[in-house]
Amino acid sequence: MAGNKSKGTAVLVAFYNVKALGVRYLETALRNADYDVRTIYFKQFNSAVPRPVTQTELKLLCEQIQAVHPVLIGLSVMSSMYLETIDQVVASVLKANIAPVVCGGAFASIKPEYFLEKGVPYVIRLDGERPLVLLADALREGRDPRDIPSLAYRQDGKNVLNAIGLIAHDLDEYGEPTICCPDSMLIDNDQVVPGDPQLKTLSYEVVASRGCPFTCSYCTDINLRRLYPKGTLPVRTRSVQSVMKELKEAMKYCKNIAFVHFYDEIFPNLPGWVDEFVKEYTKYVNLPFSIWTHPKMTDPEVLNKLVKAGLIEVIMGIQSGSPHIRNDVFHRYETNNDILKAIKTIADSHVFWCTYDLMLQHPFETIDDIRQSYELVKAFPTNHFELQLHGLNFLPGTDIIPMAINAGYLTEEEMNEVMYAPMAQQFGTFHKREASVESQMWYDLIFLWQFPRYHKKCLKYEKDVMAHQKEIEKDYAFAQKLFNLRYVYKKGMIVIKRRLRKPF
Ligand code: B12
Ligand code: SF4
Repeated sequence: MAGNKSKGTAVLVAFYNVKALGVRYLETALRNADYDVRTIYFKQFNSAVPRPVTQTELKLLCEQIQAVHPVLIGLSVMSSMYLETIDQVVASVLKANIAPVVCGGAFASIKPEYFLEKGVPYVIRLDGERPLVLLADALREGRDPRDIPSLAYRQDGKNVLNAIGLIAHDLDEYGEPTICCPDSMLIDNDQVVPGDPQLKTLSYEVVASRGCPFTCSYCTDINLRRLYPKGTLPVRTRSVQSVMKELKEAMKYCKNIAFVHFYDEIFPNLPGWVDEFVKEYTKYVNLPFSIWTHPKMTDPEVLNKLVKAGLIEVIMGIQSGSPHIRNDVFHRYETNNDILKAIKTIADSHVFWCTYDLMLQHPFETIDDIRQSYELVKAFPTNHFELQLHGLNFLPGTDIIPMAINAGYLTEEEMNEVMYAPMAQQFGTFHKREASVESQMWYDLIFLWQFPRYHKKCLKYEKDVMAHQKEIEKDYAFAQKLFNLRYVYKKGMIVIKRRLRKPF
């Protein structure tokens, strides 16, 4: 497998994410340091019906790793939501004793002890590009790796966490993620499918920046940010040239791309950057794209420019219409006014699709809080929007965890059971509604309000939701079908307009 110049092969494993940007950046770093890389995309993502790993898949994984006699095996653990699979993979690769194992990724950075205490010899926290290469070099040369910055390991029965280091303040120094991983495969459905599974994609995923300036208590971003050395910018933005280089490469290899998702926590709105982006993107890419934004970051001028360049969907978190929940619980300090203003700005940009997220029916929420979310949605200055209603997942290491325990909603033990529950249960919490009937009625009214045909009925129901339970439930069931149909319409329009080269 290794070429003439090669220092050996490193194996990287991504879980439930065939586009895994983090792993693709690591592949670039290892290749630049003269390693061959075998990347294994382990199982496809499906949040509706998450599928646990099978014994056959574990066996196939070990066989594929064994075949290249790697210098190391890197497991990318971005999320804690599928730890039941990770745990089995960790146990299998440790038992097979093929090569030293190192874990990294957002969850591994927050909870390195989770892996070290399971016998994984190394964890690398935060940016892995540079420390991983140093670890591979040390292991292949038989040197002691324990002085490598950002490395965590176990010594004398204790976890040792080296200080974070080797962070590139200029993200361009990391290069671009590998788009077509030459020696990669997908393991899923008890099969090995050789080749990079991303190549057939219709939508390409990219991040132009890393990090977020906000401090939401239910999100890991602020906890990751606190780990970075002093002086690291909360948001590091790539140059437009680097983003374009990646997208041009993506268009070369992924022939079916019809759409680009920018998965920056908040799409950059630096004035000079946006102008250059719009110019270059229109010239070289010219594909419809989506972005995530924030009520405090929507700028009319920026949005208008982006819409002209192909922006067709803006997704923004609102999370609650209750100022108490937003400020005191979620640590989101925008006001209802900020939110309504941002929604107006987005609507005025005439972007094809606007999606707003709300996080409802969690232990902190009272009936009055959810009713306030309904009132806020009613006050939206437009009828042109889609609502994504979610539950709250308690993510390990986030600021909301001690808040929920101190408030007495869950004991520490119960919280651990929830945070480390099996995959189906965790993804269930994200989508599921489990609350009092009255809360469910308000939830249904919020959902119904996104369809103007239900406005009159909602105004009637809101006077006494419990008296209208049957009607609300019936309308909600039908509105769910409308929601699904509208989703098909949205996707269809994107493809048709793209094919006909029509503006959005
Ligand atoms: C973009 C993003 C996504 C995209 C991913 C796009 C893609 N093509 O990869 C999408 C929208 C698909 C997504 C999905 C989900 N996400 Co997400 N996502 C993010 C976000 C905002 C940025 C991740 C990213 O791409 N960063 C840029 C890349 C370059 O960095 P990176 O992935 O961290 O990788 C670097 C290091 O971590 C490290 N590293 C990574 N792997 C490895 C492996 C080794 C061996 C080593 C040494 C180092 C290493 O080196 C990499 C290069 O520097 C993060 C927030 C964050 N700050 O991490 C949340 C985040 C990771 N997501 C999160 C969650 C919960 C999810 C979902 C479960 C959501 C859901 N309910 O469906 C799914 C799970 C998907 C999956 N299979 O893992 C949580 C995870 C927290 C947790 N405890 O679970 C985060 C932290 C946000 C949050 N709410 O707190 N996500
Ligand atoms: S704005 Fe989004 S990415 Fe940033 S901290 Fe809040 S939830 Fe996390």
